Amino acid sequence: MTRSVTPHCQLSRNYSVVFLVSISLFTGLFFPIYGAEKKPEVNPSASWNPVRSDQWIATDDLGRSLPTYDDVGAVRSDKYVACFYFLWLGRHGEDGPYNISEIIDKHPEAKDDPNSPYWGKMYVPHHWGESIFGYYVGEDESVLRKHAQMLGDAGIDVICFDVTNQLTYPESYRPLFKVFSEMQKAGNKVPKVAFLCPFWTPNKVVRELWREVYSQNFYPDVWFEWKGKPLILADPDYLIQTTSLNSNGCTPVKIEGKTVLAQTFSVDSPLKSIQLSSPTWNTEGCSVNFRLLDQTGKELDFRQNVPIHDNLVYSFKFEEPFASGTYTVELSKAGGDNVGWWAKPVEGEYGQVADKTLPTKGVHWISASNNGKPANCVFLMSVGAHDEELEKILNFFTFRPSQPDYFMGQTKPNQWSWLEAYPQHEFLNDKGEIEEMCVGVAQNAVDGKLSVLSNPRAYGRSFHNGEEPAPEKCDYAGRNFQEQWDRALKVDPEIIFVTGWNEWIAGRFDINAPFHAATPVSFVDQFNEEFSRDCEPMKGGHGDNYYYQLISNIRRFKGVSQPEIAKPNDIVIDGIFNDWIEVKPRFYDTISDPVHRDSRSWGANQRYINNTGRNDLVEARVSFDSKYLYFYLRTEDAIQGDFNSSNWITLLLDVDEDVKTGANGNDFIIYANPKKERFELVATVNHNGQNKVDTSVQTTPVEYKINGAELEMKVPFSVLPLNPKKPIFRFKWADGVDVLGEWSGFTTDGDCAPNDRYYYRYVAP
Ligand SMILES: [Ca+2]
Ligand SMILES: [Ca+2]
Ligand SMILES: [Ca+2]
Repeated sequence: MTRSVTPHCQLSRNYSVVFLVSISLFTGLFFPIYGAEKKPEVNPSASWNPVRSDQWIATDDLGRSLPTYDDVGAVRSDKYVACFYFLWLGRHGEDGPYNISEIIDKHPEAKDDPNSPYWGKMYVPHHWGESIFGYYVGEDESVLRKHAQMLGDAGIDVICFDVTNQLTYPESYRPLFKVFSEMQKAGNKVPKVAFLCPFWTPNKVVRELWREVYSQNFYPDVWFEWKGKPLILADPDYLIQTTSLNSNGCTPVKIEGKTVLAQTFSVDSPLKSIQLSSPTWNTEGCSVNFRLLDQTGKELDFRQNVPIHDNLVYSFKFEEPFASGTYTVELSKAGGDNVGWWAKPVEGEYGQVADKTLPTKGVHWISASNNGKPANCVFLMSVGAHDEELEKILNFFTFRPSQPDYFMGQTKPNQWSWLEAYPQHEFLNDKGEIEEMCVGVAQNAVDGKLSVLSNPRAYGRSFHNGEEPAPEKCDYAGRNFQEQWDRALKVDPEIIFVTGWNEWIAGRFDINAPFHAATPVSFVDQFNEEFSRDCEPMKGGHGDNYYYQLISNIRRFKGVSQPEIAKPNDIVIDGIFNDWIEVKPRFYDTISDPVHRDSRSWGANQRYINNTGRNDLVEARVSFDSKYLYFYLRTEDAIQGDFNSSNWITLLLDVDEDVKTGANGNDFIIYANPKKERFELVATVNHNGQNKVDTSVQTTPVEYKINGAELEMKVPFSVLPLNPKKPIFRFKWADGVDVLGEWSGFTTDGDCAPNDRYYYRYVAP
């Protein structure tokens, strides 16, 4: 093997073999409190963001239109959406790219043949498909800018970075922080950021992020705050551990009858907490009594009937730390048939070798006993002794531990889920409120167990009603995603966590992959178009369907702003724009979003260069009188280009509000004709899959004026199938976009207002 496997099992997040999961005390506060519900005031005009993207309309390739204010009502400002986001593209080697969907389409036999020459080396990342932005790498600033815009338009409040693999990817997050901060400073609202840390061993990652991001005040304007502090998805109970509570090399000691197991130790610094782990031999309903004694045998702390789950770690925190010194922890059985304590055998004289048996900084193991008799073991525990940095970290963040399991549900207060099988559990905070739920596009689960997405029985994009349909019945309507959204919308938590946006890759394993129902060629977290869980639009295939499905559901969850009632004014096409001041509504577009791209691709096979960005479109207005429709456009800087410029400023009109008619749904375009050096209105059609100008409809020259960063033009009603008394239509401006090309050009090129597949909708008063 030429490439070493990193210790965290490269490119696979999920372990089927889970030794320890933290669980702490379930307090009475952990259960829901009903009543005392506070309803925020409803302001129908309040929007998610300054561009009011919640009012934009779009119909996707499957004919699904985004819900509007009439469908979902006003914005609920106390609802949030998080999205799982990946910094790892290009950070785990760049062989290939190997596109699994393409390999299997061309060579179906490769699916079962680990020796097929079409696969990359073992453990090397393979792509499930290709993004609309190509095989990009994490530092591609043009892609990061599009992500900021697209996720912001969608209503995502926070993107949570996957740093569960012990790496923090500074080469990716640094440019991302910079781009997101620039976008914000320009006047846009874009998602904030948080990190999702390793589930069981967050220490390295949390301290690294503390040292390199948070304590350095690195772009604090992009940090997401939750409950008043920056959010970090990490388990504080694991941060305070002084010893790894891995039960490898340990023996379970059963607590029989009224037996008491005891461990005596001394600690060099103040004692703040104890964590320990108990096996229950898969028995439910077990509980223990926990007692902490000082050197004289005086009881310092007693917890009765603490519920225990098999092999999970539980943590006892002391309100006031006890001074450095010698202490004893006693454990006895409170309820259930089987409960024990993991013990590490001490081979030899206790005082000599116990510290070496379970080396723990600042802690000395003095003796252990089983029902009063000396025991030649160290009972597995960790002694919470804090250092200064840890104190700062614990005070700085709002912690939300992640539940890695897809089926178990919540095992401690304040825990969040990131991906679960349907029906997803509710996750409560320590006030007993339903705080969080997750929604996933697909799940690497088989037979109710964590598995690999390469197994054809895994829960793919089409999974629903407890079943993955036969391949011929799979479609890209997002049935799995929708089933999960419907459940989350019904429960209506405070925040919904969506998995995910842009994972794209998975390492290759074989039948020996340590997962249930591994396949001869195994990919764990991503596989192909059906068995993958990204919402970022793909090249070909299902395109941007999942992006609009995401937006549609976020609108149902968060509500949208009410469109302002239109107000026309008398307009003269004279290059003086004060006649537009009273016109309503004002339609906005993202500032600083024209495409300027120059980045290496994955594997540096090519450079992605795109200089189609030219004018930054920022605002549009519409007015009308009995004879004319008037259009106004404002750009961020003085309008650049002329009639000979490629794909100069174009106005797109969808007058019948039917995406199936016209070119890309646009029945007419007003474009810059370089031959005649004028703007012209032409009809467009899609004929046999080709977008083109409909030459059977007469061309109409359009009167216009440009002055500085503003443009106005008028079109006679006589050439448009609109009601001049009450025109209602969809429209959009574009610059640097081949509007008769593929729909994807509206996302990858130039600037359009509004962005991507979206339209503004004008409704005359
Ligand atoms: Ca004017
Ligand atoms: Ca713009
Ligand atoms: Ca735009």
